[in-house]
Amino acid sequence: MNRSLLYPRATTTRRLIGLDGMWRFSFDPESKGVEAGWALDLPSSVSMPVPASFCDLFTDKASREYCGDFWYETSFFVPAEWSGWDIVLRFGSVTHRARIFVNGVEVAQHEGGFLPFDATVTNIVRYNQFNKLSVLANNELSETMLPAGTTRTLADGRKIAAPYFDFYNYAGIHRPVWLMALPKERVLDYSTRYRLTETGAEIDYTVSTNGPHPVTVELYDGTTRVAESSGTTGTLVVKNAKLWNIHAAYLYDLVIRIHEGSAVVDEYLDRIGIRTFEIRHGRFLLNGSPVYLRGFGRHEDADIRGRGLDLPTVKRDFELMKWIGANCFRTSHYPYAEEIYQMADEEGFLIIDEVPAVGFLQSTANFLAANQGNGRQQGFFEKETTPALLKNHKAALTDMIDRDKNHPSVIAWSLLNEPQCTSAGTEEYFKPLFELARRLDPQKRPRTYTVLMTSLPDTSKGQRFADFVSLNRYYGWYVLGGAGLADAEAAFHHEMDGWAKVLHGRPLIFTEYGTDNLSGAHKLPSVMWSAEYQNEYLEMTHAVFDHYDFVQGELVWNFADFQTTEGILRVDGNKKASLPASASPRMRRTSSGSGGQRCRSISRSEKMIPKTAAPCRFAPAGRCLFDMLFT
Ligand code: CKX
Repeated sequence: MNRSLLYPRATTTRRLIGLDGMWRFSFDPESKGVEAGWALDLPSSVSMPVPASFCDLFTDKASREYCGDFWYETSFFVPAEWSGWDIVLRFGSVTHRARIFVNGVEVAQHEGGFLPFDATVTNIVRYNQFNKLSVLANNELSETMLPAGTTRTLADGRKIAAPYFDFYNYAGIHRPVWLMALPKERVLDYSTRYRLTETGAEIDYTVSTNGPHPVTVELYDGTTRVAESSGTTGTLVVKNAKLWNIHAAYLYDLVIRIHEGSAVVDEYLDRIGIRTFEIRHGRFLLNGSPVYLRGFGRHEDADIRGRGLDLPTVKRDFELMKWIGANCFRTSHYPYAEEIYQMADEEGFLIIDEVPAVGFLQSTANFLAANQGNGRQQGFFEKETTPALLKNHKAALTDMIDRDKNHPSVIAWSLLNEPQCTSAGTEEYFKPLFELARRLDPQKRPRTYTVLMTSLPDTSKGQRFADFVSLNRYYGWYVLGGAGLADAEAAFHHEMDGWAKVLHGRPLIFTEYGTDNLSGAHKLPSVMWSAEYQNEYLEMTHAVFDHYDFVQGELVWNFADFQTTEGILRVDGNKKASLPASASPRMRRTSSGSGGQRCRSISRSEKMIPKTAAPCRFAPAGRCLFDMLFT
């Protein structure tokens, strides 16, 4: 079996052709395309860019909200000189499920909208000719998939996605598509694990191939070879190793080769960073030194392209995160494009990598009111659908760890977001997932899941599995908001005192906190949705964090405003990054009074709406836009 999630790379033995560009596209609401031969010829198609979500490109609502089957089509040329190689198509992601056809022949099926898959098409392609590539995709939601939701049918027969999660159900070919020519005998995977020594570092590696020939592994610092070894497992000894660190990333080039006599059968190149990450005595240790996590929960979400990879947006986001002094983000609520992890590797950011296990709640406003709070008895993990969900969950977790395990930026795995985790089935559901993550990860990174605000220290049955506890908390927004902020603070302390009793030396971080904000709204005294209220909320929340030594990180929700399903709780999306450009007096006082600790980022929504910004307390002094403008 030649399964491999290695990132596509051109080397002396591998060839790549990118297939991104303008494809053809057609909706298939009656799911008749396969029988009608659409895999050979797509009727009534329109042009459609890849990668991108299709949704926001249309101007009519039916197209934007379309739910069901849809087709993409393009053609690709296979050079004659590729004959004798394995020809493989590689999709970074198709949301949520895909069937792939080449010249009308089905070559692959895949479920799961946020991870890569490939299709070997060696025996199907025509050399020195154009070949037709068709993708039948589907964006329906169900309770057995990740992320979870349901699909309703409107009176006129149209299907509509009903997510159990608070982000828009963007769909399409979201990440790059590659045509690859690979040697028949090749590297399928590799992994590394690091030990720091008195003289440098040791890298234990494992390489898997699909053939019998010997393997060598070399490590280069620029053009200088600094370590080498042979065999499919071994150790690279690096003297005076330069360690990968926050905002000071140092990457080495890893070169893996398969040899047959004097010939190189395959060569795979990657960039790795030498670093250790562990939890000890209630602290996160990066290369042995404590690190407090500061940053954001995020989304892959931008105007027009939706969830499609857009490198300028990726670049801009990293610049904003650096500017504000962040060191960490969570890939809420799904694994992001591989190019984002590469950027984090290069820029020295820490990532909590999250599998798309979100929406695992039994309520109608699922992301808000878990059945813990609404009196319903049945949990999400005691349903007929649970075994199928767990199977899909394990598959997605396996692929995420396989794909991301070699990134120095990835420091932890988040196995679920805000699951219903107070009912009896929780432990049976959680245990195999946490065990799987530990088994699959060669670096044994810490595992966590984010705890919904209705799951408390004494009722949350999942927390004992986590290596560190991650709380999503909104005291003063969803709970006791407005004039009750003092009560919110007291309730927050009460809960934190409860966590203190069950942590047993584990660190706790906040993976979400924040308020929505109406851009331009100011009020003295504050009201909810105003900039002033957001500042008061943040001051109160940060004071609670600072009271507890076991709090070791804060990731504010959210890095940027993002699109959600429309509804009475959302004004054209979730606006927790928004703060009007004219900051409040309180923010000004806080900024200068605390050495520039409060600051704000410019929301990416600025492209469509006036510039907005999120207050943040970790910008280095002197880098606060507010200070520059108003003091
Ligand atoms: N947490 C009540 C999950 C995120 C949402 C966030 C919010 C919730 C809060 C849970 O996906 O966007 O409502 O802002």
